[in-house]
Amino acid sequence: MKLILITGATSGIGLACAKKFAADGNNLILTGRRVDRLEEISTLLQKEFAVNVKTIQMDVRDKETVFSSLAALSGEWSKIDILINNAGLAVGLETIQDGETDDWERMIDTNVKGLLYVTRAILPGMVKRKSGHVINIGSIAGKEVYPNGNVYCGTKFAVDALTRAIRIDTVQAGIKVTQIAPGAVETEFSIVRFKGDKEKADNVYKGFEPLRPEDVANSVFYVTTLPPHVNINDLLIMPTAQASATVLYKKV
Ligand code: NDP
Ligand code: 8X3
Repeated sequence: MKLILITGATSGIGLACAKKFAADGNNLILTGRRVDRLEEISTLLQKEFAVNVKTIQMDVRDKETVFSSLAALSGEWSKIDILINNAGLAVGLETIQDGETDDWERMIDTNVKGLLYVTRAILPGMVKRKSGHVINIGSIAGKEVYPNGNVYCGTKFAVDALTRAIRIDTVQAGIKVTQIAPGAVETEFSIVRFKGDKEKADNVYKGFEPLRPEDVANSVFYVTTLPPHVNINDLLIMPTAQASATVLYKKV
């Protein structure tokens, strides 16, 4: 039985990871901003899988709250075996010249600075114990730049670079570090990107079979099942109908 901390566990990939690890009998620390969802998910998982779940309402952009909430974890709750840095978002899909600077700041603060704050808070314990696994949810957007993806792509390229940097900095402590980089996954991602425009969001996934959050959670789970001497550094997972960031075979 392990202890897994998941950021952004209220929806999509993070929620699917919570279910997958709970079904395997692991204890969880689930974080996100929407406290009602955190409570509902926690109750459900504890009841269904008889695991212990702690929830932390936390905006990963809020440095003080991230450090104080995670420093307050004590006893067995402080010994995190696996950190899944999943909280993230795209906001807007415009050219740089038309982009909203507020959107850029939300993406950079969440996807890059938020991931750094959480990692900085958790990693020293792992290094001290010489044990742990950091899993960052990157993206195909961190491998290829696509039209209007600019700042979101920039943040995911940063996740790609930071994953490699964390791997180098912690190799002597025997820490595992993995990036899971998915292509299109149907979650609340596009609703957030298009600021609540559900029709636009639904169109993204029309005409092909996107990944489901569970597909990504299965990959995340897989990389944690390997022997101590094996680390997956980077795993790019795509819908079969998607060959690259921009090559998507749609039937309609
Ligand atoms: P969802 O919108 O379904 O889930 C995003 C999660 O992130 C929610 O639980 C949300 O929780 C949390 N979150 C967002 N902002 C913050 C914040 N400031 N503080 C804390 N939590 C936050 O999208 P996905 O599941 O698709 O996204 C998860 C990750 O996967 C992201 O990093 C995304 O970039 C990445 N990704 C997604 C792909 C896709 O096609 N869907 C493909 C490749 C990568 P709450 O709102 O409660 O805070
Ligand atoms: C999410 C996938 O292609 O919309 O990271 O950037 S994409």
